[in-house]
Amino acid sequence: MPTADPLAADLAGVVGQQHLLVDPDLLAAYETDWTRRFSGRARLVVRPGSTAEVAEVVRRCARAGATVVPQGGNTGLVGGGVPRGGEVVLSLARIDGLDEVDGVSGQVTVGAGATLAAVQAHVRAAGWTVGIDLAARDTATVGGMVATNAGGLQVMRFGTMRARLAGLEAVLADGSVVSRLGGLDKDTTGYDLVGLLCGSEGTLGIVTRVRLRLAPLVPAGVTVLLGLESTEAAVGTLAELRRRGAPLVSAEWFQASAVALVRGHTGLPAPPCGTHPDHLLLDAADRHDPVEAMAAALDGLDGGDTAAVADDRAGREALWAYRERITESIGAAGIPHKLDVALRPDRFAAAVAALPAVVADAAPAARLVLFGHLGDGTVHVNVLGLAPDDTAVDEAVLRCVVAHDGTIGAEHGIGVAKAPWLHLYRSDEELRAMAAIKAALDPAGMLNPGVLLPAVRRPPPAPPR
Ligand code: FAD
Ligand code: 2HG
Ligand code: ZN
Repeated sequence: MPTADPLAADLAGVVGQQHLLVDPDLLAAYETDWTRRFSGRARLVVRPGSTAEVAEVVRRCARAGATVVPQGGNTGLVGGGVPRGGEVVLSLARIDGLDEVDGVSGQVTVGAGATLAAVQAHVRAAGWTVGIDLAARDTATVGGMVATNAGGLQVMRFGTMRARLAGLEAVLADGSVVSRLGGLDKDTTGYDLVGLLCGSEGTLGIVTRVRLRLAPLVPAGVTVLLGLESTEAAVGTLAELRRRGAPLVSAEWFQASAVALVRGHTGLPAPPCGTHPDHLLLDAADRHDPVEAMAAALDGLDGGDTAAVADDRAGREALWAYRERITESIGAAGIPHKLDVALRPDRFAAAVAALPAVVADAAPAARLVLFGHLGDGTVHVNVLGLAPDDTAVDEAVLRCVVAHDGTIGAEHGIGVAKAPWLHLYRSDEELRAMAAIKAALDPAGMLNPGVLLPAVRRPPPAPPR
């Protein structure tokens, strides 16, 4: 579509007309986030096909004073990957190449726009796992997962995205390229740019390629669903399983309210362990069949007598459905406020117990759904029945979590959703240091303004003579 925007013509010269979108019907998919809570108009969408094209696009946007929102799969849940009003959306979707798996180092380099599912299938064929998994795997991109330091279902064994990162390549706000793809396990040569960019939510640079650490695939797995009478029992059972050395990969927790929502949306029958106030879904994997090891580890524990166990693919997927389909079931019930927080094991149950009253005080008619990754302390607080811009519950929940020594951001990032409350968890000194890093790497505030830190617009630095 012809456009009067000179920037569109300029960028089309870099990426080709077919990768430059200005038609409002085509922009729509890039303008609203997965939750439908956050949306804004894009000036245009540009889809570069290489690191060099990203760098040239960024340089030309900077010259035109156009701010840029990097976007991967647009599965983010804190409004950080969609425009707030008039930004250029830079989609990484075309940079999705997969290099051959390096079986000697156990690493692989992939394009930032590759989906997690594509990378998982690629490395699985060579006998490896990326050690990271989440329900948005078919759409979420590796670049987005680096930008948010994504967590997911296997953090208790493999860590978050930061732990899986062996290196990356990124374009900075001035269009320069930093490339740390060497994959060395040791490197003490100064500031860790890879670690810094991980979790920076597109505010410091645009990730174009990623080098991932892999782990050997283990052949045998088992899934166990437990019914428990309280959150304390879930925490206690997991602590004892860890103490007994159970070969756990995942320990997911959800309450009866989540089961009711999933059953209402999907038509699933009651869970085979029966419906209980709390549930613990465990995945174990090992070189040798872990069924007996799990049975021994569960012996005599709370919930052990209700256990539903599956070690075949269909049976395991059927148990996982009660957990994996929670997010879609919430979305079908309305536009949620999503607050992903994390707590230490010794504070987890007390915080969870406090949340219903906190939410009811701020919004008596709201519906609260609680679930999360107990293995790493994440609670996904979902609240339905609120206007998208009514933030009283958000603030009350985040204050409650901080009062229980937890973090206001576990794995989805801060985005725009939680930016007003970052000060609850990060000190003035830390916020000043973060602002100084932003000012050093992006002095004109071109990358993802308003995400994570308050937006700043400074005049671009004078060009070198
Ligand atoms: P986007 O949504 O496109 O962007 C997210 C952020 O990263 C934005 O700030 C964006 O500007 C920035 N960004 C994107 N790509 C780049 C890049 N190449 N360079 C620089 N910045 C970039 N998250 C978890 O952590 N654990 C889960 O278990 C989990 N489960 C989910 C389940 C469902 C059903 C859904 C819908 C989401 C889930 N998420 C989960 C959230 C989401 O999938 C992650 O945050 C994921 O990392 C986002 O990837 P994306 O490619 O979709 O990024
Ligand atoms: C999950 O763990 C995701 O399924 C999404 O992080 C959480 O829907 C949510 O709040
Ligand atoms: Zn999660």
